[in-house]
Amino acid sequence: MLSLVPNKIASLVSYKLHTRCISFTSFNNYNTHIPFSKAKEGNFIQDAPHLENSFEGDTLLQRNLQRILPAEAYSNVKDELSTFGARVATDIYKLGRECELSPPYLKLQDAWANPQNKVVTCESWKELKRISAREGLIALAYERDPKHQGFSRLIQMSKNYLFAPSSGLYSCPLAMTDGAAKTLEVSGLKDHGESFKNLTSRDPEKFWTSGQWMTEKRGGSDVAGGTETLAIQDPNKENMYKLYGYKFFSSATDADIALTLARVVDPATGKITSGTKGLSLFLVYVDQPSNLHLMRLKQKLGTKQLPTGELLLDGMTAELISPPGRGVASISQMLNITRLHNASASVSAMRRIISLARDYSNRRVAFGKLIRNHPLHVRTLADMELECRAGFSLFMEAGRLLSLEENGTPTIEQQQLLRLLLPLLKLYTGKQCMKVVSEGLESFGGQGYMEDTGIPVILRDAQVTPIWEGTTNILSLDVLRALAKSEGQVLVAFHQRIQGVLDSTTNPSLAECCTQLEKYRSQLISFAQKNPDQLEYVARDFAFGLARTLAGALLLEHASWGRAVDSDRAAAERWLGQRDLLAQSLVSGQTASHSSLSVQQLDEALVFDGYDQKNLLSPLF
Ligand code: UCC
Repeated sequence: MLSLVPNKIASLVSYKLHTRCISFTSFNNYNTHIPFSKAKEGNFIQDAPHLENSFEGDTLLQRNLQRILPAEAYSNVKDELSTFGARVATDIYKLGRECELSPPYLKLQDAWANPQNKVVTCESWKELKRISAREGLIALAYERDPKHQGFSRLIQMSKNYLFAPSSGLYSCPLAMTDGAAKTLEVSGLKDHGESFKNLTSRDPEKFWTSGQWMTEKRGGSDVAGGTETLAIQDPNKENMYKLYGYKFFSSATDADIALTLARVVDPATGKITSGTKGLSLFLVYVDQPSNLHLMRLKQKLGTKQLPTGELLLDGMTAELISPPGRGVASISQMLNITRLHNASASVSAMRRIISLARDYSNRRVAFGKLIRNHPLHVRTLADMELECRAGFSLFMEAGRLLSLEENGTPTIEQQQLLRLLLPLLKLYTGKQCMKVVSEGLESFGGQGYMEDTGIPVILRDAQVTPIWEGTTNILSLDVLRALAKSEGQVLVAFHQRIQGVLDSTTNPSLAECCTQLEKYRSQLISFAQKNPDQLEYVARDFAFGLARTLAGALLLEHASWGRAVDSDRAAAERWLGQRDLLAQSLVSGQTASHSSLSVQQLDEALVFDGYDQKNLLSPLF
């Protein structure tokens, strides 16, 4: 073995010489033929990457829909998706780009000091609202058209997934609109007032969007600890209240309605109940200029297209729409849908950057050949593709399970799996999309960093996906909440779903994948059984392990489908065979410390080494 090493080094050296030689020769030619009498810009113009029809270019989406949907349902929707995929690459993309370039602003008064108190959005933003209505981006899920044969939700999510990366973040108001419609539907309020009807309308004149006002100054993760908004009952109107409070992050403040949490003040005692039990859910109509003050729009790293604002609720009229004290449980219906849209944004951002990067690899020449002909470059893109496919498989599974739930036909086990999957999906895809999009920027070299290419915005917008709608740690804890509340049944559902895949994988060439999948499943479950007291500490590793293992099962299921192609099999084999899907903490119990200090004490030592209050000189501003 050792004797091979010098040869390897020798071949590396000759490779280096070879590449240097190419550069030197080309420089030399240039020098020889063109005199340096005058500076020149040169004739070379690099072709820009092109957007493709996002449905036609996404054969993975097509094959997944073909596999999951009944054949007739697929043939009923494929033309609609293809036509929409073309729009996403053309007129919708232009509108979305315009939203990035003409961000919203707050107009508090006119030139003559007349109060205005309104958010001004560009014409393209408004047009995207009309398109969303006409294309049924919300309606599709609630009409439950028989031609979808029970899979309206999966079809709606597929269409939103196509829309998201060109939508100029109009996907955000749509996420909240969808979440509000779902909450009203589940709460039996479909026919109550006009909200549900308008949120799910295809008529641009009637279509409403909803906001989700959860976060207050004390924070948006610990909602029970952070919500100070008070609700004072109107003695003359049942279920009607006045709200007083300050909402610190409200996305898309141009919405027509919003769902928000507040604490009801007991009219007899004037007291409130603290904690989760004191929170109730309210519906407000946003157009109340005397009682809703737009304090400011946020200055954000990305999502600049979105009017995210701070709102002062000063006696806003609101309707109680949950049982008193059931606000968190009720708004979690909304959260689960917005988390699904968050995953749609994450996975489709990965798909968009890969689509652009692969086209660019076919246009860009370096070291004498197209970069698609450099195996190292294609290998890097293949790694990105693999990560995208894993997230996408979880997204499709969530769409499938939610379709079954909304169709009224899920088993208890499928419901349990969906409860576990939604936080896993959101946390995993949010995190991975940052990694993949960042890698994607690199594949354009310096151009990936240049604002006027339209590429950096993908990264800036991607950074919000692990943060809003529950950060990675908060969602990891939500996985444990689901585990505890179901008394472990969500893990049973996880186990059984994987078993189903193992039982139906009969192709001998995928046998090794089955072995690996079984190993990961058993390591995860045995860790949870043997170390319940460590689960909180390793919640993130545990959630990532569950997400990756389930993604492995889904990739394998897809690979063993009769019409799978080479790339489907390669994805399953690489995911399950060439990666460590579980963190060491889960495999070899590295939460145990080998020193006299506990692992938590060692974490503290690592983090706070050198931290001293007396060195703190000035706050960030
Ligand atoms: O609002 C934001 C920005 C809006 C922009 C949205 C656009 C996104 C679109 C993207 C597309 C481009 S950001 C807000 C961010 N904040 C959050 O996401 C909240 C994060 N925190 C949590 O999720 C926490 O885990 C809480 C708030 C749910 C925990 O609160 P508590 O008080 O500890 O809650 P409990 O006691 O654990 O749960 C109360 C009830 C329980 O039911 P019961 O009472 O029947 O036992 C829970 O089982 O709520 C139930 N519950 C759930 N049920 C809690 N979470 C869920 C869930 N996810 N699914 C089902």
